Amino acid sequence: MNLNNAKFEISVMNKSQYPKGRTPEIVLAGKSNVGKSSFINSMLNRKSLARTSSEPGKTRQINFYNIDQRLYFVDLPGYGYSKMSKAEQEKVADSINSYLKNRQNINLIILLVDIRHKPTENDLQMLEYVQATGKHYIVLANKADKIAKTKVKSYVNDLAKTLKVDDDLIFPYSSETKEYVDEIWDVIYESLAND
Ligand SMILES: Nc1nc2c(ncn2[C@@H]2O[C@H](COP(=O)(O)OP(=O)(O)OP(=O)(O)O)[C@@H](O)[C@H]2O)c(=O)[nH]1
Ligand SMILES: [Mg+2]
Repeated sequence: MNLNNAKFEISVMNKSQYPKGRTPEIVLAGKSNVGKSSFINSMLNRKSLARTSSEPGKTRQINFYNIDQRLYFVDLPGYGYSKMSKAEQEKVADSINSYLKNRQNINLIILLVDIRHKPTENDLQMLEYVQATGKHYIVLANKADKIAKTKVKSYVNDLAKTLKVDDDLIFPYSSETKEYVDEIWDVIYESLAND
């Protein structure tokens, strides 16, 4: 797969607009500002393929990034952004849930949480939705650059306990240092091979 051949394809609100065909999709889910868009850029070694912002609520639609016609990164809007109107939050939640529930192309769901913070109610709710899909998923403990290296493992273990998931499913990550990029590509390649 040529990772340099990556481009933004389409931004959608509802399912009539999802890309046609059966290209596998790697989905990025997580609360607003946790680093979903930055994840895409760091994995592809690009600065601004996916638009990021220090202000939460940057991504409001479902964005599809086409990687060499072999897979899509699907950047979901962030949830739990309190400044969004209630009506807009509901619209966003509906479009996320409808995508997760109905989309056959989903190959792997990557749920991002902040390695430093206790997961929120919204994170736990999203984990339930993810598990309910029955698809292969991992939890990415993002912003690992913000804690001491020697503590990464114990933070990951704590997260596993709080989320009640096997610690094999939790991977530290940092878009800033990119040191875990290869591990996550391995997970993605494996999920594609098992399809
Ligand atoms: N230190 C550090 N900062 C990060 C990391 N990943 C993302 N950030 C920063 O976190 C902020 C939010 O990143 P985004 O990638 O825009 O987050 P998002 O999850 O796409 O946010 P929404 O589009 O609002 O849902 C930006 O200021 C990023 O630079 C990381 O691994 N380490
Ligand atoms: Mg975003």
